Order: sequence, then structure tokens, then C-alpha cells
Amino acid sequence: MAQDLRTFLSEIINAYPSDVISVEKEVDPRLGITAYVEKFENQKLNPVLFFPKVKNTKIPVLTNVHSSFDRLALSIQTKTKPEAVLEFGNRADQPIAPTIVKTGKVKEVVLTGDKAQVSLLPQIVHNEMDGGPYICSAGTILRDPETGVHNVGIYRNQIKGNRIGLMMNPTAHGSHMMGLYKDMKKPMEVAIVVGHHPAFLLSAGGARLPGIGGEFELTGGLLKEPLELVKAETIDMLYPANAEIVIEGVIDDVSILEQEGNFGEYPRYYSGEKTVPYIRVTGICMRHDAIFEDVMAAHDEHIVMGSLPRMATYLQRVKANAAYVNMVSLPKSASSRAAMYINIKKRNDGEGKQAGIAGLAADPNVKMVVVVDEDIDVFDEEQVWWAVAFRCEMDRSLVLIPNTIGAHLNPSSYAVDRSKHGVMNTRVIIDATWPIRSFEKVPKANGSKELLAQVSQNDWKKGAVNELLSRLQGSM
Ligand SMILES: Cc1cc2nc3c(=O)[nH]c(=O)nc-3n(C[C@H](O)[C@H](O)[C@H](O)COP(=O)(O)O)c2cc1C
Ligand SMILES: [Mn+2]
Repeated sequence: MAQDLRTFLSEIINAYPSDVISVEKEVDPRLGITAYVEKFENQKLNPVLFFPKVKNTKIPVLTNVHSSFDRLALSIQTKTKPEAVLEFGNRADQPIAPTIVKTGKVKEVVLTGDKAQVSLLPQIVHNEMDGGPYICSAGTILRDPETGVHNVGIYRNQIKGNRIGLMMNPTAHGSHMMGLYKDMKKPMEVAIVVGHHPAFLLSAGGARLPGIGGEFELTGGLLKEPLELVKAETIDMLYPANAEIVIEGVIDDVSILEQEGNFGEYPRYYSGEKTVPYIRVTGICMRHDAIFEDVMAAHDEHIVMGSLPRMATYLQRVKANAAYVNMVSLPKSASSRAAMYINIKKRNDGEGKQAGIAGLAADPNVKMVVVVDEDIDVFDEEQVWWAVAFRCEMDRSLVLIPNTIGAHLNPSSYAVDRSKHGVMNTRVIIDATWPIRSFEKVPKANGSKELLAQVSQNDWKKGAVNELLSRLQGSM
């Protein structure tokens, strides 16, 4: 059986049974789903949440599937962070071409013309100041107008009646392709795919692939089986046959922009209002018992989800320019986007900075790179900042690069004239590796390794306080 959202849910239930919670009470899609996510997040918990009863729709909502790294790791049959990063990379190196099938579960219900109403779907408002309901969990497929290649990205979609906004980062492949449609004055067809195995969304929502397309092939590599695709009903497009729901549509003129936003984004801040093109919906295809898979924006899921594909593909990119790189991590503290920690096996001076340059080059969203020696665990921020504190001095270790294109959703980003919000970042490399020459390496303070190895659990008793007290009394 082809893998999909449902096969993954059963894997979660097997591996982490207490991770899945069904909320029996009816919820309001306006902020009601968010309330449950926040209730758990405030206790540092990230269960998958299923809402069978959602106001004004027959379709149940599932959210938070990708909010725990353990579950992302499980999706590629791994457990630890380094294991998952390396395995994702291995599978990315063995892409599998998709197969085209005649039909699939997503075609159980086919709605076209006036029947294709987005109002049938849950109208989820994630955060209080959001400009309206949004879909922010979809892999959106566009085709390169020059080559016909399919490209998939996650781009947030504001719902305005039966029209859907498309907000693409200026540095996304999607934006580049939209520029081509604009130059060619051609309408742009769009398929919005909701609900599938994480392999699909991890490919769409963070993997840094070297050129346009490749996301279907990466999904296949991650799943170790070809992704099955079906033909769309109303547009010239292929999309996953085993998705839960697909919305088909067209942007008739990509140069016509309309107000979009506000929207709570990955920095856990609102990103303000923007202008984007809107999609005219032409069809909706779905399973007869479709589940609407949501991603909880500006909360843990939004942040954690992109971490694995980014770490894995950044590692490959950075390594391509600095062979001595061992591992790359993106700390959740910087929303798994803005900061990158790189571990290197340093043999020559200057390699720390070269790895840092490669780190910044991997993605404009990365604003800060810290490079550390191989004994520092990049998944442990305390170790990283210990190295920064005690192995480097900022006059020689820090490099600032002002005015580069960066993250337009980061509220600290400025416009070219710095007077207002924009897409420009000043980016920084901190090389926290020991210099090879000219400095004597200082020994790290530790006890005896030999004695440490001899310490055994049989040497002590836990909580034997009464005995200790009576011994103390006896000795007085
Ligand atoms: C949950 C989630 C939401 C995202 N939302 C957006 C978005 O609204 N706009 C955007 O340009 N990128 C967004 N991204 C990042 C892109 O999906 C990602 O950069 C992707 O690789 C872009 O693909 P492309 O370069 O092929 O266009 C989001 C990622 C995640 C994980
Ligand atoms: Mn792409």
C-alpha cells in the first residue's frame, strides 16, 4: 500500500501512542484549534491533535503532526537528530521518479464549476490578528512555464470567499517562476495539496533543492517508493493521488495584486499586510472521508517542521564548499531558520570562516552562523555558546555582511534605505573554533577519565537519608 497521511498516523500510534489526542468537543475553527495547541505547548507538550467536530464544515481537522522532532525522525525510520539529518541526506541522494496512475483516493469526490466551493473546507484562523482564514499546510504545485517541470513549495494561502491568496517569499523558486509567467503574460495554474505523508511536506517546505523542481523525486526518495501522481481535472497538472484534498485553480494575471495578511509567521511575530495575486478556484478533489491537515502557524509545528529538511540539505550544501564540515543544526530558539550552528573538523586556519560563508550561502533566511570545533555538539546550544564565550574574540572571529537579501518575514529586516521594514538583513558569521596556529590550546578542566569509567551504579544508594542521619547521630 502506498504511504500517505494515514499510514503515517498508524506508525505514530504504534511508536508513540500517547502522542495522539482526539478532541471530542466541537471547536470553532476561528482560534479554537489554536487554543488546544497552546494549552499543550504551555506545558511543553506537542501531541498530534484531531478535531472530528469543527463548526461550519463536515471535514475534520488534524493539526500538529510535525510539531515534534521525534515524529519527523520517525517519518524516515530514525530516532536521534544526527541520525535523522544524515538519513534524510542519504535518501535525498537517491531520488525516485514519481509514477503516473489513472486515479487515486483523492479523486473519490470531484467538484468542479460552482460545486467547487472552498467554504466546504474548514476556515481556520490561527492567530488573533490574522486577516482571515488561511491554509498554511499545503504543498502548492506550480509548473515552470519554460520547461513544464513541476515544483512544490509550502506557501501560505489566505481564503477570501472562493479565491485564495498565494504569498511566496521573493527567494522561493515559486516566485522566480511567477516572474516568468509575468514576463510571458500567461495565466498560472496552481494545485494546492492538503494532507499527505510528511515526506511530501518536508520535501515542499524546506528542502533546499539546487534547481526548480525535484520535490516529487525527493518525496519518493524519502518514502523509498515512487510517489503516485494523478492528472488534475481542470488544469494541466499532476498531483499526489493519495492526498486528502487538492484545490485546483488559476491566477489569470499574476501582475494583479491584492491585499493579503496580517498573518502570524515563523518568527512568532505577525508579518504585516502584503499584496499578492489571488487564485480563482476551478476544482476541488478529495477523499469521501477527507481529513483537513493543518499546520499550526507561528507555533511549534510551523517551526519544527522545516528543521529536518533544512538541516539535511544545508549540510549537503555547506559540505560541498567545505569538506571538513561534520554536522549542521538549526536551533528552535531562532525558529529553525535564522541561526545555523556548524561543526567542523578543523585542520587549517580560515576553515571556520569558509564554513561560515558556505552556511550563509545555503539560504538567505540564515542570518547568523556559528562555527564550532568537532568536540562541540551543535544540537546542544549550551555547548555552542560556551565555545563562543571561551574560544574566540569578536575582532578576529566575527564577520558582518550588511545589506544582503534576507528574510522578508523577519521583523528586524529593513528596506534598502533602512527606514522601513523590508527584506534586507545584515548577516553574521561567528567563527568560534580555536585558531590552529599562534594560540596555545588551553586544556579543558576535567577529573580523571579512568576514575570516571570505574564509577558504578552499585556504589551508591538512592535516597537513603534516614540511614545517613542515624550514622551522623551515632558519630556525634
Ligand atoms: C509550515 C511552513 C509554511 C511556509 N510558508 C511559506 C510561505 O507562506 N511563503 C513562502 O514563500 N515560503 C513558505 N515556507 C517555506 C517554503 O515552503 C520553502 O522555502 C520551500 O522550499 C519553497 O520552495 P520553492 O523554493 O521550490 O518555491 C513555509 C514553510 C513551512 C514549513
Ligand atoms: Mn523548488
